[in-house]
Amino acid sequence: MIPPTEGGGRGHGRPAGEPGLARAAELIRDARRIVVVTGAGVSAESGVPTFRGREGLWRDHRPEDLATPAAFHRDPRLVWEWYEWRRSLVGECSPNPAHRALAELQVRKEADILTQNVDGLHALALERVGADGVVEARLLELHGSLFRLRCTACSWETSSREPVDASSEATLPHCPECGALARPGVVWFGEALDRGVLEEAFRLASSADTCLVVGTSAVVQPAASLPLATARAGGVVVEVNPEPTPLTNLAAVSLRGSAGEVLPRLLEG
Ligand code: BJW
Ligand code: ZN
Repeated sequence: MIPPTEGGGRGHGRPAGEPGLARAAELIRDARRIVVVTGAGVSAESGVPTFRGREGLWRDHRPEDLATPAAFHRDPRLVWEWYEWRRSLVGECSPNPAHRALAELQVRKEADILTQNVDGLHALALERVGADGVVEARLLELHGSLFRLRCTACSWETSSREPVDASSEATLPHCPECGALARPGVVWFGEALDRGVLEEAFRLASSADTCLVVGTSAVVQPAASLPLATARAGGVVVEVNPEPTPLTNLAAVSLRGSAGEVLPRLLEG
């Protein structure tokens, strides 16, 4: 059961009990172009920690000590150690029913996924759905990937799941092109998102008639503005989150519940 909620705003919000679920399912069924904006909550049921909240990564670590260019400049070994811990944790995790339901939506309705997550689980779910032929839908990883490395000095980058030895600065990965230190291929606070990826994300969000937002606290910009782009262009927003967020009042329907429980029911058939 999905517990009731105050529902969404814009004058036509619905409570998230069964009527809310039915209304949201109808919106998705009737949609012609869907974008899905996801955050850490989608991967919570796979065992990947979220950032904010009681169990979140920021409870024990200050973002400015670990997820900024200044932090890496100050202590690359410490930052790599934290990222290596997360890479090995995520390496053990598998897609959950929420990832699978979204991968099926990508195949069935060509829904595009714009994710803030760096864990690679949406891509893995899409592979496992076993889509025959070409999948037209896009998956944009707005904040990069834990499994990419890039050079701090030149444009070299690569995909790698090899463990990183963060026991000393000398053993950290270095660029094969220019010898400079390599860094995790993620987007830290104060850094610009890849321009092409960001432009494409806003183009997709503003040309969609439905934006499904799942498992994000919707406080980190510019990703948090993607659902606004859909709404401004006349589309509807449907939210799935156990907690209210700054987007709840914008949503036509806001369903309170976990992604792994709600999405398979919302997106079935
Ligand atoms: C469940 C669930 C379940 C639980 N089912 N749900 C405008 C205004 C104000 C500030 C800014 C602004 N523009 C830029 C800024 C600054 C900053 C920012 O937004 N700060 C705010 C926090 C105040 N933004 C930036 O710095 C960005 N850069 C930028 O804009 O640069 C401009 C620039 C231009 C030109 C030149 C130079 C600069 C970059 C942001 C990068 C964010 N990076 C991180 C780390 C990535 C790498 C890593 O993983 O280590 O990205 S921070 C972290 O937050 C991570 C996430 O992707 C991101 C969003 O978090 P998310 O996914 O929402 O997770 P949580 O934990 O917050 O929420 C989980 C949710 O799930 C909760 O709601 C739960 O209820 C829910 N949940 N269980 C469903 N089972
Ligand atoms: Zn280099």
